[in-house]
Amino acid sequence: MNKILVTGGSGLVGRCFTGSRFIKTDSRESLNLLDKNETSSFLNDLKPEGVIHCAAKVGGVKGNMDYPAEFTYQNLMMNTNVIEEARLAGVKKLISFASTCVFPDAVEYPLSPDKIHLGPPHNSNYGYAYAKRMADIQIQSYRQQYGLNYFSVIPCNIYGPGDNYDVVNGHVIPSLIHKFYMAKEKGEDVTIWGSGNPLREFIFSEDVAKLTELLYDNYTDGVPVILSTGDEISIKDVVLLIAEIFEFKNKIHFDTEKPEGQFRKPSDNSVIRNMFPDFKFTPIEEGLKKSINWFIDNYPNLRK
Ligand code: GFB
Repeated sequence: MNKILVTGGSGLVGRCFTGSRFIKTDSRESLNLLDKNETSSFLNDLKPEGVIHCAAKVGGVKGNMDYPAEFTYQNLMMNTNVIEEARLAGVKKLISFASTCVFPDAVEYPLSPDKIHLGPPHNSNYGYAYAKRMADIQIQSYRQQYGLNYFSVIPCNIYGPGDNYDVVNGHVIPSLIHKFYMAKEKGEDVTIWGSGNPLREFIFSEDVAKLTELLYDNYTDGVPVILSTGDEISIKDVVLLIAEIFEFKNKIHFDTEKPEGQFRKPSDNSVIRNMFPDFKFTPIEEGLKKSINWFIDNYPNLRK
C-alpha cells in the first residue's frame, strides 16, 4: 500500500488522519525534524509515496509575540528539511500547512493566494508568517525545477480536541476553554484578552484533515488552497458560546491592555467549495462542544 507520512502526527490536525494509509510521526518522540540527517534517514527508510507536513512551531497571538525567534527558526528549519529530504527520498506528493496569518495585514479582502506577497504580515506573527511564506516559495521552486506535485494548504484558525491548552501561549479557543474550566471549578470570573471585537474564521480540526485528504487524492495544481468555512465570528461571540456550553454564571471581563492581534482575516474558500460542493463543515457550536468534552475527559493529562 502507498504510505503517507503525517508529520506532527499527534498534533491538533495530525491526530485526525485516521486511515491505514497514514504513518504518523511526532517530532517530540520519534523524529526530530530540526535535524536534517535524522529527517533524511527516516524518509529514506520509510520511502512514503506522500507527506502531509503538519508539524510546526505554533502558538497564539502572545506566544508569537514573545518567542518570534523560535517560531522563525524552528519553522524555517523543519520546512526546509522536510521538503528537501522528501524530494531526495523520492516523495511524489507533499502538502505543507501554512495559515491565513501569512497574508499581508493591509490587503483587500477576501484573502486569496495571489495576495500572499503583497505586503508585510501583521506584526504580531511576523516571523511565523514569513517562515510559512518561505515554505510555499520552496514548494513553488521545487515544482518548477523538479516537477513535483507539492503544494500548500492555508487553513484559517483551527480548533479541536488535542490542542495546546496553554492559557498564555495557546490559541484563543483552547486558552478560553481552559480559562472557563478553571474559573468554573473555582467559582471565579473570567478575563478575556482584548475588546472581543476582532473577527476570525474558525475551522474544526477534523474538517481540515478530511479536506486535506480529499486534496491529496484530487488536487494537482501548485496554487495554495485555502481551507476555511467562509464564516467570520467575533471573539466576543466565541466567548459567549463557550460560556454557554460551560453554563458559566460568573462575570466575563475584557482586558484591552492585552493583545488583539489582526482585526480580521476573511478568506476566499471558493476552491474547496467548487471541488467538494457536498462537504459539510462542522458548525462551530458542535465543534466547541466536542472540543470541550474532550478537554474535560482528558484533563489533567493534556498539553497545557
Ligand atoms: O488564536 P489567537 O491567539 O491568534 O487569537 P490570532 C487572538 C485573538 O483572540 C485576539 C483574542 O483578538 C485576542 O485578543 N483573545 C481573547 C485571546 N482571549 C484570548 C486568550 O485567552 N488567548 C488568546 N490567545 N487570545 C494566530 C497567529 O493569530 O493565529 C498564529 O498568531 C497562527 O501565527 C494562528 O497563524 C492561526 O488569530 O490572532
